[in-house]
Amino acid sequence: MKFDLKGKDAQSKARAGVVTTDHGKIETPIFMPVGTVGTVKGVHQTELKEQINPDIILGNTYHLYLRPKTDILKQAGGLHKFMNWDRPILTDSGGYQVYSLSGRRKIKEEGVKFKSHIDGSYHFFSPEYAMDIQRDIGGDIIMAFDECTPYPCDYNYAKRSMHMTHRWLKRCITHLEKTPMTYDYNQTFFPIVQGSTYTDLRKQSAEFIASVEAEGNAIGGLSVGEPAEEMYEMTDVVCSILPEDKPRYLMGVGTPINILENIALGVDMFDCVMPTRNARNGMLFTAHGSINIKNKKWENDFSPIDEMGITEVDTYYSKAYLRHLFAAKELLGKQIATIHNLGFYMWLVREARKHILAGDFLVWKNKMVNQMSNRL
Ligand code: PRF
Repeated sequence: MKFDLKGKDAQSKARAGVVTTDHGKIETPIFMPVGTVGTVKGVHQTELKEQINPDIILGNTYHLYLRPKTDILKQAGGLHKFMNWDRPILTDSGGYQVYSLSGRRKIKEEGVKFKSHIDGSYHFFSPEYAMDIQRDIGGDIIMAFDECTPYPCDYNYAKRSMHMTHRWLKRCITHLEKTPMTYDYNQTFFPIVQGSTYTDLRKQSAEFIASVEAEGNAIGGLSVGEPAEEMYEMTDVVCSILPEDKPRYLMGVGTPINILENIALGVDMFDCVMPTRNARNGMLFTAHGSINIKNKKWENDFSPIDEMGITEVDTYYSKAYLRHLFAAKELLGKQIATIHNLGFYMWLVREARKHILAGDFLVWKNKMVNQMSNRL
C-alpha cells in the first residue's frame, strides 16, 4: 500500500491524498460505506458502483465469521469474489462488534469469548485468530484486534484496557510476521489508538501506535456517546502525534458535521452505519440539513428528493412519492433513501477534497456545518 499526500489546507489540518492498494486507488478524505455482511444494505451492486461510486467499502469480521462463515469465504476466493466487488475492501477486526452486538462476552488477556447474536452459540476471538479470519476474508486493509471502551469509562479501566489493546497489537503483528500470507493480494495492517476520553491516555496510545510504524493508523473508541467536542479534542491530540505521511482512519464516525470537523483535524478515512441505517428509518441528509421524510409536511411536496444530489434517485423521485413509500412500508423507500444518503456522503467528502486542493476548505467547511445543522 502507498499513501501520497496531494495537498494540505493552510488554515486547518485537512489533507488530500491518494491511497494505492492492489485493488485500486482511494482518494482521501474518503467515506467508506459499510457492507457489514457482504452487502451495503439495500443497494444493488450496479447502483453502488455507478451511482454512489465509492473507492472502498467496509466488511465486518464478526458478522462474516458467523455467517456465511470464514470457510465459505475462503472457498469463494475471498469476499471480493464472493460479492463480485473488485475495488478495495477494509475489514474491521471484530474488536468492536463483539462488544456492541454479542449478547454476552468475557474479555481476558488471551482474547474474548462471546455469544453469537444469531444463534446464541459461543465463540472465541484472539488477536491471532482475528488476523487469520481477516486474511481469509481478503480485505485490502485489515484492522488490529482491540477493545473499544464504552463511554463514560472509568480512568483505571480505560488505562488497563488501553495497555491490553497495545499487548494485543504486538500479538497481531508477531502473528502476521511469523505466518505466511494466505491471500493473493497484499493486505495492509492498521493498528488502532484507544484511551477513551483521557488526553494523557490518548497521547500515550498514539505514541505507542506510531512506534510500530504501520502503513496506516486508526483511531478507535470515539463516537460511542461522548459529546462531539470531546471527540474533536481527542482526534486533535492523536492526529498531532500520528505520522503525517500515513493515512489516519477514524472508526465509526459519524454525522456529516462530525466528518467535516474531523477532516479539519487531519483525518483521512471514515466509516459509519449512519447514512444507511438512518435512511432505513426515513432520515435523509442534505447539504441544507436533515429531513424526516415520514413527516406529514412532505405529503404534497412534489419537488425532487434532492435537487443537488449526485444519484439518479435524487431527481427521479419526488419527496411526496418517497414519503408515500415509507408510509406504505414499501421496500423501495428504504432503497431510495439509502442510495440518496450514501450519494450525499460521497459528495460531501469529494467536495471536501476539492476545497482542500483549492485552498478554501475552512471557509467552505464552516458554511457547510452551519447549513447542515438545520432540520428541514
Ligand atoms: N474499534 C474497532 N472498530 C470500531 C471502533 C473501535 O474502537 C469504533 C469506535 N467508534 C467503531 N468501529 N475495532
